[in-house]
Amino acid sequence: ASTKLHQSAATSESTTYADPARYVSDHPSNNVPPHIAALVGKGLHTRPNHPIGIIRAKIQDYFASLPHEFTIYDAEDPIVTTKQCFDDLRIPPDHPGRSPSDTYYITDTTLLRTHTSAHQSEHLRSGAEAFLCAGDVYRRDEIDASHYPAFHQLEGVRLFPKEEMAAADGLAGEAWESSPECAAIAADLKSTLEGLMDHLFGETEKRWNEDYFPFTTPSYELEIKYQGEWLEVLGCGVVHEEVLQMSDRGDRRGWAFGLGLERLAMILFQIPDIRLFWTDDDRFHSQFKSGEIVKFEPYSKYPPVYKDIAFWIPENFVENDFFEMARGIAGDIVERMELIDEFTNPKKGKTSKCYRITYRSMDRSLTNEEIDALQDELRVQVGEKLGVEVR
Ligand code: FA5
Ligand code: MG
Repeated sequence: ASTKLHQSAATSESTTYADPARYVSDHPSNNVPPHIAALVGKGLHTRPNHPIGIIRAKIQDYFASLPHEFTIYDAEDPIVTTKQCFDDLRIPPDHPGRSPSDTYYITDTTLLRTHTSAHQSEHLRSGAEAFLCAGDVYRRDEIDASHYPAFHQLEGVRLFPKEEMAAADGLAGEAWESSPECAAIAADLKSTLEGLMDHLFGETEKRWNEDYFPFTTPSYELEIKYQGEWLEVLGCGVVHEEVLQMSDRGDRRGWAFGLGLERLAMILFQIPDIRLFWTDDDRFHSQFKSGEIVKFEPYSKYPPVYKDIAFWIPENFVENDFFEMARGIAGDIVERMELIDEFTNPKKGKTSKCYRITYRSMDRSLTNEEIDALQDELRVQVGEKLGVEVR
């Protein structure tokens, strides 16, 4: 085929998704704060001059150079059902990833997708043989330089021609997993992704670890050395037979992967902080152009302001509620939140936690007074809404 990449019929127009009213409601299960709703629909992955868009294009180029066709999807609705995001992927009802402490729910049964794997089943069901699917995903998570509650993933799935898998016909479970056909799929998956990393980075230090996902087996993660530390960039594996069966493709076999575009872009452009992808600052955006891989020149790092907060926690304390509350009050100037001390008073039977919050703006100097005001507001809100006893 001359054009190996087919753009899906859906357009890249994500503006319809940029309506906060779609995400915030008074439904009792809704836990999407306004500062998260405001991020949806920005479509960073479809902007040609944004580092997330540039790296996505470079990844697509690589897949276009492979001998088989991948269909491209980039405009699915970020609101998905619990069936799409979890059930179709064998993620059990009690899995921690489904809990409202980790996931943004719109209603009981709809949510902001936590991974692009939420679209695997529908594309498999539609008859796709191989596809890529990119989009914004949302997770309530820790706060530091490489974690942000909204980020982008690119999913890839490839099924193998039936003839190549004929010898493994009818095999299931252990028998399938120890077959040469399963090993061949895993080997193709790894070499495809190693080829992608070489295409992106040239020679780079990488390592494979075994991993676990309910929807693939065997499963792996890939880490890349970045600034002296191993950074996890993707998860992948051989698609679980039950996932294929649930999509009416039980007679097929294949692989799938999901990678974090911010993590790869941070390595490629040497962008030190994941918050930068969301800035409106022209000193950031003027540095990037479609198709160009350049080292990001930090436009000065303003000094941090550190504040500690200590409190006695109630039994049902959810750390992510606390992290999100800080971001809700202070926004992206919250650079990092770390637990620095924890102890239990045996007499009271109570536990105290002390967190250090690093406040830093990427655009300007902060004054002590403004941070004190934010920290005071945080002390009030954690007491009122999280039921902690501030010390
Ligand atoms: C997944 O999300 C699986 N859906 C990936 C997958 C797809 C596995 C298909 C098998 C088959 P995981 O939670 O590990 O896996 O996230 C995948 C990648 O997203 C990570 O390797 C990392 O690069 C990125 N990522 C995860 N959490 C964050 C975060 N908070 N901020 C930025 N990037 C993140
Ligand atoms: Mg992982």
